[in-house]
Amino acid sequence: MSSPGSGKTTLLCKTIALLDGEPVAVIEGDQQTSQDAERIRASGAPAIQINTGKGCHLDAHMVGHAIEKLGLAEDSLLMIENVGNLVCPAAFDLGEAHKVAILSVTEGEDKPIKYPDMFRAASVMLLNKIDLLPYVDFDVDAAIAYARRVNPAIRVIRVSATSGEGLGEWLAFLRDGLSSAVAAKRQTVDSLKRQIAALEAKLQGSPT
Ligand SMILES: Nc1nc2c(ncn2[C@@H]2O[C@H](COP(=O)(O)OP(=O)(O)OP(=O)(O)O)[C@@H](O)[C@H]2O)c(=O)[nH]1
Ligand SMILES: [Mg+2]
Repeated sequence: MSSPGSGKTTLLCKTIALLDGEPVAVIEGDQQTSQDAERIRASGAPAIQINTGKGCHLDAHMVGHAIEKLGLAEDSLLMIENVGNLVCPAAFDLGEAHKVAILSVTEGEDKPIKYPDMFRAASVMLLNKIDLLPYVDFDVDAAIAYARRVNPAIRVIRVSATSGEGLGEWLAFLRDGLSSAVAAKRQTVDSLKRQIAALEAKLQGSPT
């Protein structure tokens, strides 16, 4: 989630390249055009474009249908780019494990306190376009302090989606999250299998 142009699609394309064949798919949300989904496919990952028309955000129903069309690989990472704005996407639960907000250094450090819901909903803030810091008037410490004022637990990762700086930490965050989710899923499946086996044993032991 982020303002238009802060680098969501660029970051996703770079992430896909760095994942180097690990299963990943993308759902793209924009009011119009399929340009972002085409950029993702050109980077080597399956992508579904959702056009929201006059709508300013994706919702879980749209995401559910897109997942059906994607036919996700087992234990795949699914990334969702919401419609570019700092207001509507904060309010909708898409079933995601994490909301990630991007703030780029060309937008001004005050955005976390002007649009607090976005930064409160996010577990991570990616401070993007840090390669441009020498050329813009942007106070990094103030931006981080503002983000922590609205969300003391927010994790901040400084990145440049174009130069690749900081993306190692971003990839580590993704990989850690994915392995915890896969481990939690395996535990649930194992527990359900044990319950089914116990019920089947009970059924076999009971008179017909
Ligand atoms: N210098 C610099 N430019 C970047 C960086 N990340 C993205 N850009 C540029 O910013 C512009 C917008 O990037 P996009 O990835 O299309 O932004 P977006 O957030 O997906 O935009 P919408 O989908 O329209 O909301 C492009 O010209 C990118 O090349 C970065 O880290 N540094
Ligand atoms: Mg985009």
